[in-house]
Amino acid sequence: MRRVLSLAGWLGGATLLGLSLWTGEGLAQMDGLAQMDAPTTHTVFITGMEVKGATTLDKLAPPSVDPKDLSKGYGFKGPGEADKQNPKRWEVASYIFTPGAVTARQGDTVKLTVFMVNGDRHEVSIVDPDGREVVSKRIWNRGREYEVSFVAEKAGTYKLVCSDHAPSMIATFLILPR
Ligand SMILES: [Cu+2]
Repeated sequence: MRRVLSLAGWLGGATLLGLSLWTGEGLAQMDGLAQMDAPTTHTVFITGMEVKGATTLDKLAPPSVDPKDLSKGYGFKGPGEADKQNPKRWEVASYIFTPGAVTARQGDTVKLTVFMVNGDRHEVSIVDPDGREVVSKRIWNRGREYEVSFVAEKAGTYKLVCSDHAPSMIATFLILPR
């Protein structure tokens, strides 16, 4: 009985939906969907910064692999080097772009306003899913704000990369197919 009722309810809903598509309301909804589907411009504020962490030998031994061997974007200062006054202290750091991931749709324009907080110099570019530059290599310096944009013609992952701090100083733009 419950099943029959829910089927009747579903049929009723489907009929209403069908009817509404032929009314002004339905057309307005379709217009709304078409607008949602039209390419748009995303304005994204990104900050280039450095995150830091520290501890002491009595709490945790330093890593067996030097983080600097993993990425040019990682920093490491071992015991004795980090702080002469406190020889037990050791520090790690990492350059990042934040937000580090943005989603848009194929055909959209992605407009970035990037402010560099940490690091005097960063050599950056933006590459498309095939590795082709859509924003050519340039230097970004601390304390400056930069504006760049690209049209995401391909679906896939575009990347804002800093070659001075590769491979970890990166922001990804996931472009969904339209
Ligand atoms: Cu960098």
